[in-house]
Amino acid sequence: MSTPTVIEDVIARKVFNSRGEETIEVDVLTTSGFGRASAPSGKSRGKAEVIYYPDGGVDEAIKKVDELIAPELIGLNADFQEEVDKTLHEIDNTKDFRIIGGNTAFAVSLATADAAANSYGLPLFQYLGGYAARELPYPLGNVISGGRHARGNAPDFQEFLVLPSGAESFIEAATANVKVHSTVRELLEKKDKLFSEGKSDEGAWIASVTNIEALEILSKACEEVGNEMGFKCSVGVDVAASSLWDPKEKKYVYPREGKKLDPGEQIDFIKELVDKYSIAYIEDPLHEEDYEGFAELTRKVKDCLVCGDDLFTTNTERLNHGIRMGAANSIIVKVNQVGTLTDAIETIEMAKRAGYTPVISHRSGDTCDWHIAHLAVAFKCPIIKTGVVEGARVAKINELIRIEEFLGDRARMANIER
Ligand code: 2PG
Ligand code: MG
Repeated sequence: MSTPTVIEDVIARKVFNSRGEETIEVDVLTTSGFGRASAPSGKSRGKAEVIYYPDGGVDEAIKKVDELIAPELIGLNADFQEEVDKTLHEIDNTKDFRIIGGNTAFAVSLATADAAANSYGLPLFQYLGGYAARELPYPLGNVISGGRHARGNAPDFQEFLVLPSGAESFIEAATANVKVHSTVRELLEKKDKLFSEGKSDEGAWIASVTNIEALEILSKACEEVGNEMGFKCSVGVDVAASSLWDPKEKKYVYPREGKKLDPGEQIDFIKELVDKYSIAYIEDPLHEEDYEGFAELTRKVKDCLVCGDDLFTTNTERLNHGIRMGAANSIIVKVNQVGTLTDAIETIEMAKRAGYTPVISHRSGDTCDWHIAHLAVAFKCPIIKTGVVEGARVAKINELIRIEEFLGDRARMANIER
C-alpha cells in the first residue's frame, strides 16, 4: 500500500479575516487526504513577531507558494512536519520570514498538519497529541475591550477577560463565559444610558468606562455567575502595556485617564489591582522589553498568572531569557508570531519544562479556522484565549465542545492551579 500522506499539491488563495482584511489560505492535498488553514492577524503586535507578508502582500505570498514552496513540498510526506517546517525556513532563509512571509509559513505549516491528520482519518488533536491527549483547556474570554482594540472613550487597558476554573466540563466553562458576557452587558446598560451595545473585533463590549469601572463591573458579573454555576469565575486583564509605553518619557501614558506612571508606579498600580480584584491572569502588564519589571511583579503577586505576549512573541530565545530572569510565569502562544508549528511546539515544551503555563491564543483579526482548539488539547495547554462571542471565536469554542463529545468519558478538564 502506498503512503497515504505524500503531498501531491499545495494551493494558496486570498481570503478575508474577521476584520475584512486580506489573508492567505492554503490547501495541502495528499495521496489520501486534504488539509486547509488560513492565517490570523494581530492589531497590537509585538516588535519581535515575524513579518506577516513579503513586499507585495498576500498576492506576492501566493506567488511564493506557487513558485518556491509547492515545488519543494510536493513529494514530501505531510507527517514529516519538522522536515516541512525546516524546508520553509530554508526557502526563506531569514530570521523573521520576510521573504515568504510568516503568515505564509503559518498557513502552509498548519495545512500540512491538517492534511496528515486527515490522511490517517484522525482528528488533528489525536494525530498531534496521541491517545493520551484528553484534557480540555479552560476558555479565557474577552468581555470588555479597550486600548488599541477600541475607539472613543473606552478603557486604557486592552482586554478585560473572564477565566472560569473548577468547571467539570468544557461546555460548563464556556457557558459561564457567555453568562458573564451577557451579565456585563446588563450592568453596562445600567451604568450608561447611552451604551449602544457596540462590540470590538473580538466580540467584547466597547463602553465608555474607565479601567476601574470595567473591573468593578466585570468582577460583579464574575461573582454572580460563579455563584450561579457553582465554580469560580475570575477576572483577567490584558494590559497590552507596550501600547501605553512612551519610550521617550519612560512612562506609561493612560490617555483616557490622563495619568502617567513610571515603571515602579506601574508595578505598584498593577499589584494593587491584582490584590483588590483577585485578578487570576494578567497579560503584558509591562512593556515588551521590561524583563526586570516582569520579574519583580511576578515575585510580588500571589496566585496570579503573569503572562507574556508581546514580551515573548512565542519565541524560544526571548522565552529562555525570561525564564532565566524569572520574568512571568505564563506565556501566550500564537503560532503566527513565530511562523511554523514546529517553532511553536518548541516554545510550548520549553515553557512547560520551566513551569510556565502556556496559553494558546487567537488573534484579534481571525478566521473561522479551529486549529488552535486542537493544538490546546494536543499539547496540553491548560488555557485557550479565544473570546466569548463572534464567529471566529465561537468556531474554536464549538470545536472544543465537539472534541469533548468525541472524547466522551475519557475527557477531563485541565489543571490550572499553580
Ligand atoms: C492580544 C491579541 C489577542 P492582537 O494582544 O493578546 O487578543 O491581540 O491579535 O491584536 O495582537
Ligand atoms: Mg496580548
